[in-house]
Amino acid sequence: MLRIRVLHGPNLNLLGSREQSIYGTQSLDDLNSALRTLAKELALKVDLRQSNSEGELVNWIQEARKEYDGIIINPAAYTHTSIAIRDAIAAVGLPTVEVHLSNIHQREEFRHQSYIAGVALGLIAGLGPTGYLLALRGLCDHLTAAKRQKKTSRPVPARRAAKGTK
Ligand code: CA2
Repeated sequence: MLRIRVLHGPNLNLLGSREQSIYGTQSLDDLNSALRTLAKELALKVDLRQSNSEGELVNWIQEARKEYDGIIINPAAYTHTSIAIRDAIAAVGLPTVEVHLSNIHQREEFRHQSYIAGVALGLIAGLGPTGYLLALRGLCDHLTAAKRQKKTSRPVPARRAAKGTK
């Protein structure tokens, strides 16, 4: 079973309560239950976490290396400031999808830069909560294909290879 860690950055705990014209009406709980439902359908294990602290997000990324196959992250405002989160993602080397509810390129200039995009497998922005569901499907497809490829490109054991040559 593939295991995916989903990380929500600062202030995303406020989803649905304020700034609905930008971030929509769904709460973080609603979003997480939609992710859990899809994970069940795709037979994935998901771990869902939110933090307002950069250090905590870095710790969760580092820890994911041992127990997870991939990461989905909305780093929120840390997208535009955090070299620490970028370095953690690069260090663990897990396929990571960056998600934003809003289209960051349509907004203020300071939101156009992402420190995370350069180390991410992919990036989804502007599709609201649907973006997270697409990220889950996309990461699942990517990890499944990578697993299949690893299986088929496994070297033939020495004894079998030797027999084959006789
Ligand atoms: O569009 C996104 O998902 C963002 O990552 C959201 C961040 C913002 O700093 C990024 O530029 C784009 C902000 C998250 C704050 O979420 C709130 C939700 C409800 C009410 C207030 C803030």
